[in-house]
Amino acid sequence: MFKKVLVANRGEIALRVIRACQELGVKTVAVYSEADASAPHVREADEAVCVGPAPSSQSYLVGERLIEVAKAMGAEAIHPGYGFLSERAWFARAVREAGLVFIGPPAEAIEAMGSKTAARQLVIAAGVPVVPGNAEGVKDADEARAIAETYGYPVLLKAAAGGGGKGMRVVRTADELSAALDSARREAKNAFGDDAVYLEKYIEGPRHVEIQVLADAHGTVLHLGERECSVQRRHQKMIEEAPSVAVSPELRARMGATAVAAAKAAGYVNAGTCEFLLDRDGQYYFLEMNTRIQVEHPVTELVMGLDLVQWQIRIAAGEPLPFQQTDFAPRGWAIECRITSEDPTNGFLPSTGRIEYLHLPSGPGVRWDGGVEAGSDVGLHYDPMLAKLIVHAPSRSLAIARMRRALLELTVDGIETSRGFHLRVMDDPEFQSGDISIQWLEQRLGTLTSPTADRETLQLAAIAAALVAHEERSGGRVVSPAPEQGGSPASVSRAGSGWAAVGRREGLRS
Ligand code: MV4
Repeated sequence: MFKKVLVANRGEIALRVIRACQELGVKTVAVYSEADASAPHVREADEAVCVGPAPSSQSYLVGERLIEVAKAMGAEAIHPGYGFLSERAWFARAVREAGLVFIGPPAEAIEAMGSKTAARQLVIAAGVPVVPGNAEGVKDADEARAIAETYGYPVLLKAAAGGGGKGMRVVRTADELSAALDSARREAKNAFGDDAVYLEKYIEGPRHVEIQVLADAHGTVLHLGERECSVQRRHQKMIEEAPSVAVSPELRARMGATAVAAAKAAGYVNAGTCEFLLDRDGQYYFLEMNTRIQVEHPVTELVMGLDLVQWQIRIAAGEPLPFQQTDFAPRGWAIECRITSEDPTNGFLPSTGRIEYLHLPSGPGVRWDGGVEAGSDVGLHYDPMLAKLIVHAPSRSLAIARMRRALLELTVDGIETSRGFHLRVMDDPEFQSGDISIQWLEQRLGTLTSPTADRETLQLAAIAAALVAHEERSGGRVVSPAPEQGGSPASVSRAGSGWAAVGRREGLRS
């Protein structure tokens, strides 16, 4: 096992890796930018080194500097977390060539899965189902039309050089094709500097279901079931859960075996995730493989009962996995809500400022993976995700109730967050039914984020708070139930103010 690991990341995932190392008895070196000098991950690590000014391009992304710091501090390995350099093959290779261990897949596996078209060829050869499509770019509108005829409409135009939805165009009839192709090329050129566009059969209203894979360096490749990630906004996941209401044990075994085959074809080692589209009649199609630990890994950890980050570190240190596939069947239900510094009542615009007060939920089945505290300054340099709130319960409906309770306990004062949005989703009958697809949130966004609901809520809270404050001053009871009805002065004084007391009790806080 390593004696010391450098954690090449920031925020909640840096703290997550540091905690995993601490439990393994491994010392940690944190890196931080000048803007993160007082961040929790810096304080929790055994040692910490400033690697540059706030912009990521001058700090967290300067791979050569991170490698130099690792060597200078005597770290034997580097954990990249997610984002930043976690899926840069050149970085994984440079770490290895510096005589250090990259805690993740081999550089070759990152390369194999890094190019969407190369990945597609690789998995097709392994018998993995992919969406019908021509992986090479289409030459012109005539060729596109001919290919579209073979698949039947609707078809989807996609940028060969990138993912995340940029350059994607749904084409429903032949006469739309030419204009759609031109605009897809323009967007692809702007986004990726490469206007190559290819064409696939469009899968209507699918779910985004991904399979966690875990492989050691001795040939064991296992899957750890699925995660339902269909609640997305502009290709940004907002809520994830495990397992998925749409995946039976039989389908889980089939999708899992498919993901294992894809991983084996790539010579994969360590933790990785295969993303699929799952359509309404149970057909699934490989989209891409993410060669990193993912933000949403906790929901898998909770239903499968293991620490994925610790197993990443053990695998990188050469340990064999002591499991067999039949060890893994999901137990209970887990849901994750991404708590972001965005204002859902204002188009999810970023919210910046100082976190003046932070009250974290706790109690049975509640987990907070967060990288902020009261006093943290939230700016625009980094991703707006501050933390993940994850719950685990025996069933999906109990997990939804638990998530609602935890969100009501959560208080973040000083900046706007996505908390209110998540509360509305938990209360939404369609979400509660589980009948959602990747299109659900965009269709529902209008009602889930209406500012009027917030205004009414706040007006109600203001009136109630004024009454509670009056009650406190006059010693009379206006709104708090009498002790014999379960009320108590503590419930008012606990919150420290009328607003919070009433808001918390009535679930009115915005
Ligand atoms: C698709 C698709 C439907 N049919 N491909 C979005 C970005 C990239 N991950 C692939 N994506 C999609 N590819 C075919 N043939 C629908 C999407 C898609 C999507 C996929 C997963 C999660 C969210 C999504 C949101 C919009 C579109």
